[in-house]
Amino acid sequence: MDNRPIGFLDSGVGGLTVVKELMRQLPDEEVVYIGDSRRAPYGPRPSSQIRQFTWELVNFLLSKNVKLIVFACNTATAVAWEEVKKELDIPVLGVILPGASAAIKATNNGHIGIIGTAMTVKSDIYRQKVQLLSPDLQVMSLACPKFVPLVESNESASSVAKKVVYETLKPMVNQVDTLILGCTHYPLLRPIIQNVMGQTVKLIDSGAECVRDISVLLNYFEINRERTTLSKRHQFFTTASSQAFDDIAQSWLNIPIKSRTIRL
Ligand code: I24
Ligand code: DGL
Repeated sequence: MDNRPIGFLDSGVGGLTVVKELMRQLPDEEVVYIGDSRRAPYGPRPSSQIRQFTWELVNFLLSKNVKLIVFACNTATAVAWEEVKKELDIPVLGVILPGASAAIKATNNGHIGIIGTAMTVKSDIYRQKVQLLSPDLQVMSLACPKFVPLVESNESASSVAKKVVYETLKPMVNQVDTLILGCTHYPLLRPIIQNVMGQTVKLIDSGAECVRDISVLLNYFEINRERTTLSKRHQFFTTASSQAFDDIAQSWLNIPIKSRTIRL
């Protein structure tokens, strides 16, 4: 047993989609979350910056005595996960490998699609991971730079979203039987994406797959948190306004949140 919290990092608030999955699948675990909203979004940034920012988030989490670190951001995982994982002596999980391996299991016709931010798609990391495990699979990737701004302007269910998602995903329709949602924000667009791609296409939520791997890892190393009568104390940190963070986090997670603003 290990009662230390699990550390989550993200470019902003999108990683809360992964935290919500954690709270559903592993409700006894405690969370320390750091979101770099002051410098978000990471997707359009050069990789040198993303690497540097990600290290700052990692070092912050290490100072909070976490038992494991989860990269709850596809873009940070694409750029810095391999490097960080090599340097640390606690386990470091990203969202990309779990998403890639779930897609391999899900596909019937061997044609997998992946959508994400400009940097995630540019890195080509999902294709590399899929083809490392299954060289014969075909991977089609597509950057969707309009999707994050859509979600962040509260348009996830609007007719504008339907139009933008339809126009963006057109080249993928009928080309794949499995589509990886390779960005934290995309689960919010899931109903529209499903509609555009067709009901038979299997959508893979990388964040949810990552939490399944967290569960396996906690069991393997026997580092689950013991169920105590003491209440859990999740900790949330942001590099921007704590009020703005709390508003989004509370409405998304349905629990009271008091985050703190930190300077990195
Ligand atoms: N969703 C996200 N980011 C935002 C947003 C949103 N504004 C409305 N909604 N803003 O990400 C980013 C910039 N902010 C962040 C906080 O600090 C200041 C700057 C997706 C979040 C997924 C959990 C829409 C919205 C919401 C509540 C819950 C979910 C959601 F308002 F998508
Ligand atoms: N969290 C990022 C991701 O999953 C999306 C938002 C951003 O570009 O920072 O790729």
